[in-house]
Amino acid sequence: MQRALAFSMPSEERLGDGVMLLRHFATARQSQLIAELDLIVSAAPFRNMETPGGFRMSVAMTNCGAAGWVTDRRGYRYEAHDPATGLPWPPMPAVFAALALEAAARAGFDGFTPDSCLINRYAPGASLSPHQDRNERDFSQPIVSVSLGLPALFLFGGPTRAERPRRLTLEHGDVVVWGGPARLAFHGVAKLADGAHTLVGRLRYNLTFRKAL
Ligand SMILES: O=C(O)CCC(=O)C(=O)O
Repeated sequence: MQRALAFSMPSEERLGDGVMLLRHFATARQSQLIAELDLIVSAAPFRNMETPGGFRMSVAMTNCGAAGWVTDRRGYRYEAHDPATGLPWPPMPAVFAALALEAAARAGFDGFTPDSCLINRYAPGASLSPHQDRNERDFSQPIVSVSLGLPALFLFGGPTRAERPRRLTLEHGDVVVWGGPARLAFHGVAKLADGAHTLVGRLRYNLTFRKAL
């Protein structure tokens, strides 16, 4: 019992210059986060987008905030409107923005005010190949990445594909922040293993906060 409690205590690990892993940082707000997520998804449903090369992504995505990340045959970009509904993306809930602001500050990035939250949904077998987040205008702002649900193997590399990535198991409530010299680090997610999470079932969600505009 004591051991289980110790595992869910928040803790911080600096993984490198500009990179911080905040274990269980989001856990205390899990109910609010999931309730807001459900509301967002009822207005802007998950969809499996197409890459510019014509591949269907295994990760289902939606967005909230002033700008939403999209991909289709025309390329990767941010859009103010959801292409599926023609409506603006749902606004960013206050609990999302506060979590991102606080997590970024813990990592040394004060005053982070994201205008975009990309929401990724992984079913067992879904993965995200290594990539850089570079569709944002201002690389001085960090990325804040929140994990909910099933654990995932996160691959966090360097500024080129040549660096061997670190392999981190991210669990429910964990938050990774990267910015400054690490802002353009390659990162990806290995195929999600099957399992069952008490709150979200056979799924993993990831909230990725960015300053896009
Ligand atoms: O799901 C994750 O942990 C990472 C998501 C990601 O890399 C992205 O949305 O760019």
